[in-house]
Amino acid sequence: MSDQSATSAPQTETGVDVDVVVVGAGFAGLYLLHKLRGLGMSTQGFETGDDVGGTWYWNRYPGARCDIQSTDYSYSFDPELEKEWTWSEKYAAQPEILRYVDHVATKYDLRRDIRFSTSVTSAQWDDENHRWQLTTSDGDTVWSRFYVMATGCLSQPKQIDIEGADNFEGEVYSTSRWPHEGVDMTGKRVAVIGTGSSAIQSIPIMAEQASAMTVFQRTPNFALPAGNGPTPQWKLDAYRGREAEYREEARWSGAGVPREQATDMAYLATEEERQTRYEKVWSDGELIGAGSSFADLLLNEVSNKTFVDFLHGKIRSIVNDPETAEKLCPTDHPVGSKRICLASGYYETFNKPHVDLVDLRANPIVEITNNGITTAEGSTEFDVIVYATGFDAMTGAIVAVDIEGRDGISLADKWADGPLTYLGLTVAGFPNFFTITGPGSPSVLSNMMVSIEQHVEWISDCLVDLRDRGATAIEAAPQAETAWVQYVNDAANITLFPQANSWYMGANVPGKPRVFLPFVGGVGAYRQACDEVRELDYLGFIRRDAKGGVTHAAGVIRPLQPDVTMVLAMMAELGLPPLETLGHEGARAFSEAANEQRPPGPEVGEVVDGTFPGADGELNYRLYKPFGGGSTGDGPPPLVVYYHGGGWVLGNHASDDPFCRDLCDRTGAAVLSVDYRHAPEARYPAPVDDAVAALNWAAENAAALGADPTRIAVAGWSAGANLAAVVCQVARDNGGPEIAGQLLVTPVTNYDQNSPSLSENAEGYILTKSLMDWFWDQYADPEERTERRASPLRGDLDNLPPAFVVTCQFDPLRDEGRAYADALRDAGNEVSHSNARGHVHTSLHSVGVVISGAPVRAEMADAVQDFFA
Ligand code: NA7
Repeated sequence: MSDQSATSAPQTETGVDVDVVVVGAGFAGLYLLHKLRGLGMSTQGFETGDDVGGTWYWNRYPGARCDIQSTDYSYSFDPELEKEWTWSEKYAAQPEILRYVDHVATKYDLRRDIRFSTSVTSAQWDDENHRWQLTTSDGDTVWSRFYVMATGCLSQPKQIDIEGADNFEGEVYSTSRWPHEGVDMTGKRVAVIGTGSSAIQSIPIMAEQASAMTVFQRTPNFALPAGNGPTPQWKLDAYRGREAEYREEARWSGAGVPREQATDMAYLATEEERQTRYEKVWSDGELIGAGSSFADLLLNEVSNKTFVDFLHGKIRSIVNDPETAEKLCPTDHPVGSKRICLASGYYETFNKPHVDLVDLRANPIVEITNNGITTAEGSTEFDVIVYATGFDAMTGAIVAVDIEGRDGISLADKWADGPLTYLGLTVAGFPNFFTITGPGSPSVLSNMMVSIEQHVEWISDCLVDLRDRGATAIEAAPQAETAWVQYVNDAANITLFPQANSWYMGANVPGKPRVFLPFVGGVGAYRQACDEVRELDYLGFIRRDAKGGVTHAAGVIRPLQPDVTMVLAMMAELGLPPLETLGHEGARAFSEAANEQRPPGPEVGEVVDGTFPGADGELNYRLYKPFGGGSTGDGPPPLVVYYHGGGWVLGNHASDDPFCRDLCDRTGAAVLSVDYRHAPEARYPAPVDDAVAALNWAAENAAALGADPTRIAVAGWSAGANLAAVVCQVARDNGGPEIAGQLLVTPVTNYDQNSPSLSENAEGYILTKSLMDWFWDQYADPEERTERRASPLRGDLDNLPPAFVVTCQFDPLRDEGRAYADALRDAGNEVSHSNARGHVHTSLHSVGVVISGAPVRAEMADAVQDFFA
């Protein structure tokens, strides 16, 4: 191969030297080379280091270990390999991991396909011949059909960005480029800059040798005791004798390690329960355990804070000097939003008399001098400086190569505002180019081994499929890429991750765009998406053949919000019967039982139940009062009369409880949720009559309810929004009461069997066409359905209160809601309309479950406040 690749001329009849160039000989590159060889593809690997190992080749600092248990942090593709290797520790140290890599490379004879001490420096796509032209650090040119960057996520060290760093005349080391022969620090005065995982692992060991050590900390990190030693029995019990099953569980898990995920919320648990679980996390010494101890630790700040407080308590209990302990307590980011570190004696090291901690926020480095470090408070001399300052993570190693795609676009330029990928595997404009564990895939948020294997296998399957079909080029379509990037961002935004200045966000590298890089949705959900793309004939990809044939499987793989996708998947797993098949009583019982399971919604000042005279007898209401009497002025709060959803058949004054609490909490208005009679017992127009009666009663009794009688709005969800819209028309016709505004959330506005949204979403997302038909059948006779009090879109729309209409993209009712907003506007009313992207009919109502609905509810609250302004 080396003779061939040394020339720049194409060597084979396909015009390529090799089928696939693989850059990087770490875990990813090695497995890919092995896999492709097995598929009969010719390969050439390149590796900057002089041997295999990738991150484990370079990161040889004292104490370097994996932070996923070794049982999990190993290949699963070959049961024979699994059987013949036993790890000596729960978290193997770097030399043992490197021995494992060596064992793998030797066992499968992989070194013969790799050119060591050689980097790929540039790559250009040749669109005519469907091949990559690559240039290496030794000046060679290689032509390949496919080009894979298996360069790792933490391989490009961050540039040292401290004033005067070059002045220092003592010894300088970087944890990520540690000398192979090791470093003897005995009797030396050592400065360590950085307190990430590398520092936290190495400091206790270096401190044992050093005569004096100062740790320069910019941001403290959370560290759990690793509890290293032999692999714990509970892990062996879970794994041994059922290896294949265990590995399969890992593939479909959240983080790539089988682990039970709690489904309850920390903020709802008792203090005792929280302490019990957090103590277990502390004693288990496992990152995965930290995240899975409650469902909402990385979703809810209040819950997260409970774990932060626990960890602060632990730090204070270990570190003797209270001032040092406080400095070590992270306060600027939610726990878990930066990778938690696993430590062996880290906090304890600060109890040693020769170890100091400098808080760089309070006492920043002014400069590094020839013999030490000067901070705002003074100078200290050192013999050694150790930089543990991290990496240009996830994108650094990729853009370090000058990669030019179709039409001369450069990858670095394309990614100038943050990486754009489809599935974290491919990039539009860069045909036949793949990244392993690239940005937009779970990568660093997962057990890397599981993610690497999944990517290698997906890429190999793809290459085989292309070969089988005679395709010579594959490329992500821009639309698919844009949608995936959106999905990755949406997923991150549901969580607390973006709150931290982490390397996940690119925040550690000056000038790097602040974009959340990995996909937080978990390896199982991600694998599902990748598998579906392949099953759907490479949805979102464009394939070409040598004769100019083009196949484009146009479409988007995950158009729904990530949490909506998750909720729907969970419901699908439960295999629930369609609501309309249960009969009205069965459907009511079912929805009441489902409501019991949901999170309660936010606290409000007071909740009062009572009754009011409906059109034909007493009905219930529930009044939600804001804390402190309301935020919109000094007087009593305004009043929102709220009509619940449920297709005129289901629900009652309390059935939208979390949503009403949320509305009250966000707006500072009192929310009066009123009941009405339901179909089929009380068909149209009985619910309308009750809705009107409720409004009139509320207007007359607002003051008695503690609200401002001059500021009354109406709101409703779904069928309740239908009633709210109708009530506004009736009130106008009746000459009152005065309504300040109408909030219509996914309203029923028109009996229209032909709307595109009805057919597009007919089968889908909880509210199906069949269910909607059933609701109409229960509610009104066919000839009544088009009457204006059933289909307000068909009514007189002049002079109605200001409206905020919310529709959801994947709701059968979307088009009628939109049509109502348009018609109100055309009739001269004040209207705003928001179409919630990626949401379904029930999304916005699912407070505390569909977290991505919260920003839309914030918009609603703003609109309601505007009604009263
Ligand atoms: P990290 O986690 O990025 O840690 C780097 C540390 O260096 C972190 O504490 C940084 O503080 C600090 N740093 C970076 N630049 C500076 C400057 N200029 N001055 C002072 N301090 C600085 O890298 P690691 O190698 O420890 O770990 C990387 C991953 O490898 C780890 O998560 C595991 O998955 C394995 P900052 O937080 O930016 O304020």
